[in-house]
Amino acid sequence: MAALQKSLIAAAVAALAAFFGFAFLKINRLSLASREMPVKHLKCHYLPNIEYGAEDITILKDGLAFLSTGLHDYLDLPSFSNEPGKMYVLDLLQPKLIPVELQIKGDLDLSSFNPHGISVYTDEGDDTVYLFVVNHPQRKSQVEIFRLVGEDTLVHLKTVRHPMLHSVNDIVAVGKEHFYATNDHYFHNEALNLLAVILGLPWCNVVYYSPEEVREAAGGIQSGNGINISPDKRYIYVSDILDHEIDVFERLDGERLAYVKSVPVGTLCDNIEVDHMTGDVWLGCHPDATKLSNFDPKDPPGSEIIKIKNIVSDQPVVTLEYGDDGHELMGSTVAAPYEGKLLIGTIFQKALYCSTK
Ligand SMILES: [Ca+2]
Ligand SMILES: [Ca+2]
Ligand SMILES: [Ca+2]
Repeated sequence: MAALQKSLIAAAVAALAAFFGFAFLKINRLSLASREMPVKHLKCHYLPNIEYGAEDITILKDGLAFLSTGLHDYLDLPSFSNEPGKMYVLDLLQPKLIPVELQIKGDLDLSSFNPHGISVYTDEGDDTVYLFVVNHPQRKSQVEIFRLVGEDTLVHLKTVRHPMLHSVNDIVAVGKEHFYATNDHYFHNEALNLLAVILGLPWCNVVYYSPEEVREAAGGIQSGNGINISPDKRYIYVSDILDHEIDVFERLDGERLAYVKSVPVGTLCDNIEVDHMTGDVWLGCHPDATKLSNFDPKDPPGSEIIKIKNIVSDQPVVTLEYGDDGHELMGSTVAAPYEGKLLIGTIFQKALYCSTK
C-alpha cells in the first residue's frame, strides 16, 4: 500500500513537473522571450504632455489625431500613474505639434475614466465625427460613444455595456452606434486565462454590436487585440497578438465576417492603423512580452513598428519600420501614419512624432 502511494505521488509530481516545464517553454515561445531586439530608428521627437502612455491613436483624413492616454490597472501591465485617463487631440497640419486635452461634457464619470482602444466614425451625410472609446472603470469593459464638437470638446452620448463585451481591447466603428470589438481574454479568472494561454485555446472572439443585435462575428482567436478596417470598408483586420499574426476577414452582407487568411508578423502586434491613402497596415508591436510583464527599467521592454503592404493580395510585404530596445520608447502599441508623418504610442510611457519621408 505504502509502495503504491509512493509511486502515485511520484507519478503526480512527475506530471506536474512536466506540465510546468511545458508551460514555461510555451510562455517563452509565445512571448518571444530573449529575442534579439530589432533596431531601426527614424527622425523622431517626443510629443509634449504625453507621459503616461497613449495606448491608441487614430487620425482623421483632415489630419486631426486622437490619443487615448493614461491606461492603468489593466491586466497587470505596468503604469506610471493611477490617475484617471484622458483623451487628447493633435492637429498634424499645425506647425506646433502640442497635444491638447479634450474636454469631456455630459454624463460620464471622469474619476474612473480609463480609456484603451479607440476608433472614429465620420457621418458622410453631415460630417459629424463620432469617437468610440473602450473604457475600463474598475477593471470592467464598456464602450463610450462621443460626438466631437469644435476641435476640443467631446460630448458623451452613450455608454454601451453587454455581457459579450467582457474584456474589450479595441473597437472599429462602422456606424453611429455600430462597431466590431475584440475581446482579449475568455475567462474572468486570471489563473484560468493563463491556463488558456498555455494550452493555446483560441476561445477569444470579435463581437458585432448594434442597438438591434449583439453577436459573435468571428471566433478562433487566442487573444484579440487591435482591430481596424480597409479604406474601402470591405476587409476587417484583427491582431491575434499571441498567435503573432494578423487575421483578415471579409465583411459580408448583414455584417457577417468571413475569414480570409492570416498574415504572420513574427512579433506581438497590438493596435492596427490603416493609411487612408495607400491602405498599408501599420502595427504597434511588442518585441518581447516578458520584458513588458516583468517590467525592469534597467532592461526595458522595446518597441517595434511593422508595416504590411498589399495585405489582401497573395504576396503581402511585411517590413520593419521602427525598432528600439526601450531606451527611446518602451512598449509601443500603435503607429498611426499620416502623409509622411507617424505617431507612435505606448501602453504607459511616452509617444513619438516621427518623419517617414
Ligand atoms: Ca483602435
Ligand atoms: Ca489566429
Ligand atoms: Ca490594444
